[in-house]
Amino acid sequence: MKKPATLTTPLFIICAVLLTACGGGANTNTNEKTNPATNTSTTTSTSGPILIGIALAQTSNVALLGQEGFVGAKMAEKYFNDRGGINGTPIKLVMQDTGGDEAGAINAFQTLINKDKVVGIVGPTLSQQAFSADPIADRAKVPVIGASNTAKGIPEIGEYVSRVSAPVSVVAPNSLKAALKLNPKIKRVAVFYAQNDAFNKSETEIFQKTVKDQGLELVTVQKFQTTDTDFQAPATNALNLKPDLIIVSGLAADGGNLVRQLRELGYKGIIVGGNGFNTPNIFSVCKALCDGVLVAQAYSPEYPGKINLELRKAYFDQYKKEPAQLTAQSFTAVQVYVEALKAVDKKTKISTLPLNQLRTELNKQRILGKYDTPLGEISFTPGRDLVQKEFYVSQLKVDKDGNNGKFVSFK
Ligand code: 1QQ
Repeated sequence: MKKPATLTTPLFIICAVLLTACGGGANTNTNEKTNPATNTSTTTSTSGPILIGIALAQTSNVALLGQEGFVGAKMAEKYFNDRGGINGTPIKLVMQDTGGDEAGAINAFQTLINKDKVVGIVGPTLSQQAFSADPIADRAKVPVIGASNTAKGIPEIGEYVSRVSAPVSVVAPNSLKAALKLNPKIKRVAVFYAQNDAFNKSETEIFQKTVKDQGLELVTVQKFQTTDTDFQAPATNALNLKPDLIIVSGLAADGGNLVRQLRELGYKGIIVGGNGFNTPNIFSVCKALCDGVLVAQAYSPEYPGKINLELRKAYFDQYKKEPAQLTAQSFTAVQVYVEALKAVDKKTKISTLPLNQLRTELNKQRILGKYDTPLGEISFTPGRDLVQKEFYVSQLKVDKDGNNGKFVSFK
């Protein structure tokens, strides 16, 4: 039997590439101000920099997705502090690694809320983590902005929960339509999804509905786990049914390995990947066999808005490539906090507000604004979900070296 393909880029390499992103390990808290012995009350007024919590996956396989979010938040911290912060007061990110599971996300949230005393949180990386961690912030009345939570039901977790990541319902159908443009003869569709992950369950429902709405035949639905590395059985089952399109809802590591094994088994048709494929780190998993995969996106580096051009330049200067969707979304989440905090400060000086009141005011304010972001102009529904105008589809193009690649916009 063939040896299953596994994740081929160890995380320390990703850390080395993204230098600043990995910090000193699990807790890269940069808040030197808090002294729990003297500052345990949330009723004390805030002084010094405004602390924004970042709870993303820095370790585990989910770091393939979380690292880029962290880079985006860091870029926003510099960008907005260079422009005066919150009417003269700088912001400071406090980073807590969530790892890839629910327990890690809960821990990170509790630390940010109770020890670090942040005004609001960006994160966690996965919807699966959000459904466990967000209720904790909601009960503590601490605002959360999901920068990469796309499952159905995220803003409904509670009145302190919102997101800048458009839901799967509006993003996912675009890639299937692009596949039909690429090959109008598609008839037989096989769908795969990771059944132990909330986002993937949510996304596959949308994909399966779109398949039927387009009058295509759903020939099989194959389930797997995000922890799987060997996909020979489900892949063979599906390929025996001769699909001419395969749609995969998985995370980067498992989804990338599944694509690789489908190609190794001889599948030549189009593959659509879901939002879990939305990271250039996927190239380290499926390498040349990622080539051609279609992925819908909520961000395009080509968006011509001024703030996007500035992000693109700053990112390019540092990393010599285009920012990824998750980078732009995390940047946007920090931007929403910054602009909403400025608006709160205009009404009442935030340095005079007790932390609990500042959190509540920030929560009310952030969904009232319109924001000109790298994702385009965004606003929020009264139910705190994102209103975003533009969506895109990209095709993965692997470089000649076979190890890296680009997301090339599909028109
Ligand atoms: C979610 C997602 C992930 C793929 C984000 C990285 O969309 O968990 O909601």
